[in-house]
Amino acid sequence: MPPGANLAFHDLAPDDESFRDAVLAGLGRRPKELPCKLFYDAHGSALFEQICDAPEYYLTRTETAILEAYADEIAGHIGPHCRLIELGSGASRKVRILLDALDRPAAYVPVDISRERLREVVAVCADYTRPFGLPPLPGRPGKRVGFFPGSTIGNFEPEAVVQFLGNYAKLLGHGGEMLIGVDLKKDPKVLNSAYNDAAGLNAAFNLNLLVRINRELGGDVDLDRFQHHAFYNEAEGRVELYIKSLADQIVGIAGRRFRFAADELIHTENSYKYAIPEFRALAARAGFSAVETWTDPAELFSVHYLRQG
Ligand code: AVI
Repeated sequence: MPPGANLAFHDLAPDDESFRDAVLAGLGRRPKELPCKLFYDAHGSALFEQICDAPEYYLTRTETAILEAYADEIAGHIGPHCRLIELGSGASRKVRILLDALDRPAAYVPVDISRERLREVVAVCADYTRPFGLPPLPGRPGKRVGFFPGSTIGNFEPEAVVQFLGNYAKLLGHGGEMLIGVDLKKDPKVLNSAYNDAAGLNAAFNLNLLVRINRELGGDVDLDRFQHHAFYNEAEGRVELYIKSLADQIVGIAGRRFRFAADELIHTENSYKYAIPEFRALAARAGFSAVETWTDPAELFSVHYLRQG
């Protein structure tokens, strides 16, 4: 941070459902499922960073290229003295592109992890998928602008997108605007290889859930008897991730026994892909209208700038 700049930290994190409760509940359902938020222990987060660099996983580098190409235009929409509020930060390279282009941003508010540079950094620890309030923000009162890159929005069900954007609108307040990265619909071959990379990073990321279960819940899962399974479901417009049982087997987890039939699937994630008008329609239901949408030349990925009203 520059001299004279400040860092403040606010912990608004709720007591979370434990990993154990989430796993036992999810494996008790029919069909079995495990929520994708469980992917992100330290090892899962490191694997996700590696996925972002995989040649088949075009999302991260394409979004970064769009932000680089249009940074000045985006900064023009945002204007001076903004307070930039990033939900689920962690992609420091992307926000840095934006911060470098912005005209005297007043505050950077990463919700979930601390960050450097700027007049003021107000780090907030919160579960941003639920409503929460921001602490008073310092600096000259410029626009509040939300930044939600990475197509993380694609991991929400469409109804949850509307809910989330509605909460975000309240958080930003009247006149608040947002910049959001959204993966586009495209040739299923491109999507299938993005989620089934040759180096096996997506597989390791998905199956890390079983590694966590063995380590944290005293599980006896034989990793050789499960497999990563991911494909683009064109009718639903989403990539679906599953862990597939390769045998009829009984597994012990946290003192309980779970039966898996051969070929039985545990659903672990959906990653929705939206054509530009589809995403705009969802945003409109949360009270946002599109100011501008940028894409890369191959139209793999989109970055939407939205305003309320
Ligand atoms: C975090 N999120 C946007 C990733 C995605 O592409 O949906 C998570 C992921 N799942 C498998 N690979 C990456």
